[in-house]
Amino acid sequence: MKKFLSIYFFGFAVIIAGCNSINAEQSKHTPAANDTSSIADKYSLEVAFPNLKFDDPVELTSPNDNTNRIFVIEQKGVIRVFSNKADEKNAAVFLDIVSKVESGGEKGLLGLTFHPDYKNNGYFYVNYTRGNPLETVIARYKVSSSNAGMADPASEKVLLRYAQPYPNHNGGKVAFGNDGFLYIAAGDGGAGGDPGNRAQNKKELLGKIIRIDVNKTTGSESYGIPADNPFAGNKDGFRQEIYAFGMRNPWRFSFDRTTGMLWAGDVGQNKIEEVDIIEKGGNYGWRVMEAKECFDSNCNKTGLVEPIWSYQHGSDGNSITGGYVCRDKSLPDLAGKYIYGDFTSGKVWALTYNGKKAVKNELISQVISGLSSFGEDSKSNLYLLAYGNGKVYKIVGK
Ligand SMILES: [Ca+2]
Repeated sequence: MKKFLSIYFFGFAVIIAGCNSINAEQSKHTPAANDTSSIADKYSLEVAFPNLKFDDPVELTSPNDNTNRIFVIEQKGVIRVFSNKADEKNAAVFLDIVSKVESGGEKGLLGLTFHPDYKNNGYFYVNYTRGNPLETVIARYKVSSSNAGMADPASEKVLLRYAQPYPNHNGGKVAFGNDGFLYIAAGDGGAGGDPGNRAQNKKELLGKIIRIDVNKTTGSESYGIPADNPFAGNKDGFRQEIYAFGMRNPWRFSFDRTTGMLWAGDVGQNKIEEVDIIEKGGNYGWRVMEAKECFDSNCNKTGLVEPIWSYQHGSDGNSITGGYVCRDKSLPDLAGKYIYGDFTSGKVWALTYNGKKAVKNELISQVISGLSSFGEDSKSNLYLLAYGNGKVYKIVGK
């Protein structure tokens, strides 16, 4: 999400341009626009729940508890729940933490995920920004013991907090991997050009994919460090929670339900948006590079992981919204393709990856008003959230 960066994005853009070492040699790595073909004649977007409308929706997900319910989060700090029926008329409030959340721009309640054993323990996890001083909070809540349709607002247990030096680039996604660990997206702290070089600083959590074990505690911490985290037990002062680093603002990551692979969209600075396959210990380059191009004047690309796909700012947009590898049974021709889009252009694409590289990028459709996120229900049906009109969409074959 970059649409609302206002003063920070535009204010720093001029400064950044001066230390940018982009040249013609590097631009050859960026896929050309004509690498994209269109399959828009085969698909359209349809409002999935015509009677429901949300206030700035930024996430849609479901627990694996056989209740076939969908949860949508509204950025101001509300989680809503409804039965997964097309004609559903009511999305009730499951949790309201508006009073705790500092929202607006890229701040707010940004992430929600359910414990893999939610059915038995009732735990779910949120990622939100809190003010005075501005920080990100990762917290656990529990469902009400008497009402499956409501959370217990007094059940909050804060697991992790980290300061946010600027209002933008807060990442926000939380999700469990097949390994049972909780993954968290942390942006670089904001402003523009990562002025504190935080994404490359392994002593900080900003600009990272974080991985923690919520089923354990370590010393005074309310979570454990997975033994095979890349910096577990290090003596260099590196944060042991880090799974991967060099991220700018991972706006939505997801796990492929079939392969377990971790896919992320990382929002670019002034030129390029990128898709990454996140592997343990990987350095995804920011701010040394923006996608595959040098960004920092001190540009040593040794050891940096390049995106598997990127696109230039322009008619395709300027702020990626990472999606999902499609496992939606109603869309067999898209199976295994990475469905992602752009917040500002609203374009939605299907990216084909052959295990080594992206081999095809196809335009599926275009959302009309701010593609804030993708989501999946418990049966892996795929949805899109339109930030502007508050509607939930799905892709349908024509
Ligand atoms: Ca990168």
